[in-house]
Amino acid sequence: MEGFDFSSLKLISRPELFEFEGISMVHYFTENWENIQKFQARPDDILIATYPKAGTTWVSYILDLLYFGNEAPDRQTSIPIFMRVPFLEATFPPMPSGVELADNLPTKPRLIKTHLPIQLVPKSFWEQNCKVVYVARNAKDNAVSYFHFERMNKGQPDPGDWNTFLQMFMEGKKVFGPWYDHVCGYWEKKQTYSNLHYMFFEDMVEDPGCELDSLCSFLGLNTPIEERKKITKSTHFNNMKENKMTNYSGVPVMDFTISPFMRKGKVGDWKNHFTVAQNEQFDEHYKQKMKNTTLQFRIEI
Ligand code: PPS
Repeated sequence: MEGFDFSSLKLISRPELFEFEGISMVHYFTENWENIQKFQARPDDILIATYPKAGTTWVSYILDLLYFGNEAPDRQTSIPIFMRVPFLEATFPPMPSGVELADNLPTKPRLIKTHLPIQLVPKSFWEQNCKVVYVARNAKDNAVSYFHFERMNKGQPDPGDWNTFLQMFMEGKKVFGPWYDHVCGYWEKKQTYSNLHYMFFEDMVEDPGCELDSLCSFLGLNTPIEERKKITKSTHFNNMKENKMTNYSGVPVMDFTISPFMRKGKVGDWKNHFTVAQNEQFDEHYKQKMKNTTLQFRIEI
């Protein structure tokens, strides 16, 4: 797969948003729906689940290094992270679909990425009692990151200006649906499904070593301390931004002159985007949407 010519993706045009299975979606994630729902998970598969822009690539790379960092040096230098950790629901012809990539992964375990909300995750993951690593990011920074991603990525609908984007985000009219339901859905699942590890982007920024340790305990890995230190270093924002295998360079649907994929990696960048009025409106709306959950986020560290 590493030899795949991504230049064919240049032809991709911005998709329209439509309602699908109760959430907003674009055709790139629904076209292969039957095969996605029928996907056969294996008991040792690890599902990396996130709302878009919550730290998927970061945790994918951490897991990849934990399991395969020492095994195959070529893997780290020649296969982009999105090929090592297939995006299950993605279909960007003529590239192989996420399902095809996942079906053909030679690794054990298979690391698989999804942005699907909990109710749409293929049921075999639950039947096989697969481990699930969920990463959540506070709504304000998540929205800012998503806005810049839509600006630079032709595979996403046009975001319009910041205010337009923010209103749509609050209404849940973004690809993969409302942030609120997404983060709460997995939080509720965790209460009854013990194989779900719920992480926060803010904790990863604040203390990556500690987050790596708890991830290792969840996965049952006794990776040596020296190795953990190396992983923490390699997965630091600056190193991932420089690393061609993790920074999405060379993916032609993304225009890095508009915004890089590895943009800032910070907690609190929302303060550079929200006006006082937007912030008040957002907080009021947030209180309503999140009034029935125990889930708490930090918007600064
Ligand atoms: S995607 O497209 O949904 O898979 O994007 P995702 O990887 O979930 O999110 C991208 C944002 O995560 C930031 N990021 C990091 N921050 C800190 N440290 C590390 N190592 C790291 N890796 C990725 C990335 O910069 C995006 O956030 P913003 O705020 O836009 O910079």
